[in-house]
Amino acid sequence: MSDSYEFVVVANRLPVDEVTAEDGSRSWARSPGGLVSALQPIVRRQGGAWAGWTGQPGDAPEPFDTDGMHLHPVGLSADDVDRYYEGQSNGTIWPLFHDAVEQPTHRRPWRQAYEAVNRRFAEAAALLAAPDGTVWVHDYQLMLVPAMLRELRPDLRIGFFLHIPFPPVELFMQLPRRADILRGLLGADLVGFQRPLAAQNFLQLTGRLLGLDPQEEHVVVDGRTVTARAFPISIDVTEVEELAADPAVQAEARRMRTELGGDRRLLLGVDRLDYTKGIEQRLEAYGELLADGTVSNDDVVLVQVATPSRMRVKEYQELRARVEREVGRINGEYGAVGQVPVHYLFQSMNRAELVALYLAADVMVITPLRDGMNLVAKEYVAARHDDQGALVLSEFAGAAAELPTAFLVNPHDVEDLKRAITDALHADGAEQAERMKPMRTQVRDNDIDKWASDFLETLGTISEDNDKGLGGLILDGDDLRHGGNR
Ligand code: GDG
Repeated sequence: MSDSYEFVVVANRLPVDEVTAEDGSRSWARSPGGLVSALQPIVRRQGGAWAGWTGQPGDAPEPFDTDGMHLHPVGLSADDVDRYYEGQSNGTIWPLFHDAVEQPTHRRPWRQAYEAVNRRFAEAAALLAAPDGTVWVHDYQLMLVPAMLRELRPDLRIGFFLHIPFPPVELFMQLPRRADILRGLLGADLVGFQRPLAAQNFLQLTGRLLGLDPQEEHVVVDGRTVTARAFPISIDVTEVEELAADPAVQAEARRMRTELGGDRRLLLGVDRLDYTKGIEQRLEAYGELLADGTVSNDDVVLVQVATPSRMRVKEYQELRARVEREVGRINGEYGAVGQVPVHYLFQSMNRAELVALYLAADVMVITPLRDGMNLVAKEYVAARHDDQGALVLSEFAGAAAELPTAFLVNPHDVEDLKRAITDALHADGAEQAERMKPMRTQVRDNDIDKWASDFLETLGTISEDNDKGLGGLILDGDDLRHGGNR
């Protein structure tokens, strides 16, 4: 019998990527992305296990230990990658759950692969978890896992967290086999969302589609009470603050500013290259500001980091082409020899470079059409220990609810975008500080440790209420809040 773990995370991806050095040797390195930034420190601290995919198609490598975590790879064939990951997860569920800003595609083989792969993840978790242990399942790729896991291991306490928005009832109703998704999620004791409205949408649907009787934030199913509640995710504030205080990072920020033209105000965008992030709308607004002379290439520059993402999916290739065409157009029309209005970086950056950019930026422009939370907004705020800089933030990012003193904007409205960017550029030092201070307090008081401890404490409490007893719980709120690596 293999070792078992009191605390198991189940997520589509393991928190590492395999990298091949020039001499051909292979090793694992931490991978980018919201979920990984959020969870890796917690599992490491707990000495727990993590089940997920390596990111490479083919047979799963043997389980291994790294960074104080036991990593258990789940294998995906090339077909699984096509159908479960790029198909059902990123071609159907992702767009539908983001207000269908791109048309979702519905395919039966994708749904079948989604179910088969979810079962594989549930089996991995069932193997890893200690008796009465805790399993925390993450995100839209694995919404069937909680019910499958409960069937295999009724002793477990199971939490689920959805990192992306949960759609309004009318949109969810479009999903083929929609009731299966609800039943899958209801296998958990606690279903966490980014925003209260998402939890309400979910509960309402259990009434409408399954004939259950949701009350406030609970619904009883098969004699068990399932709780649905918002737990807005956050960031590792300490990590960002330490980088922002690092003299080498500060020097890099100064170097970047000088290189970009010392006197020019710096606008910054940092996103995975995704159609939900509103990159095209941002470029359109910026292009119009240059066209109508509100800003000029002499006094403003936009740095847009677009981290490559899901590049095998057609919609992402098309988005990349459109974004790059627009960047080319703007630079062609408004640039000069040796000085362009948009610096576009289609690449992944390291954390120190990202924080240097946050420090250098006068205005951070975050304009998603829909976003579960948006961690970049919180990272920017955490980095600005000088209380300077301005945040333009979409009302459609979950983060907007917690950062109301940002320059809030409707990214569907290009005039409003232009207004918000202009206001942010014009804010003087006193206004910047007045807006930044409450946001910094909010983010520092609600960091990733608090998010995790809130979720896990709630899971512990409601499981007790469900008459399960505490089992061998290793998850202690104080431990999480004041964890070892701070
Ligand atoms: C999903 C939801 C929710 C970005 N580029 C690089 C890089 N990043 C890091 C950022 C940030 C993270 O990736 C991105 O997080 P976001 O929250 O902005 O966006 P998603 O990837 O869409 O995340 C989102 C999140 O899950 C958590 O629940 O907030 O709504 O869509 O931490 O800094 N990191 C590195 N290089 C890059 O080039 N190292």
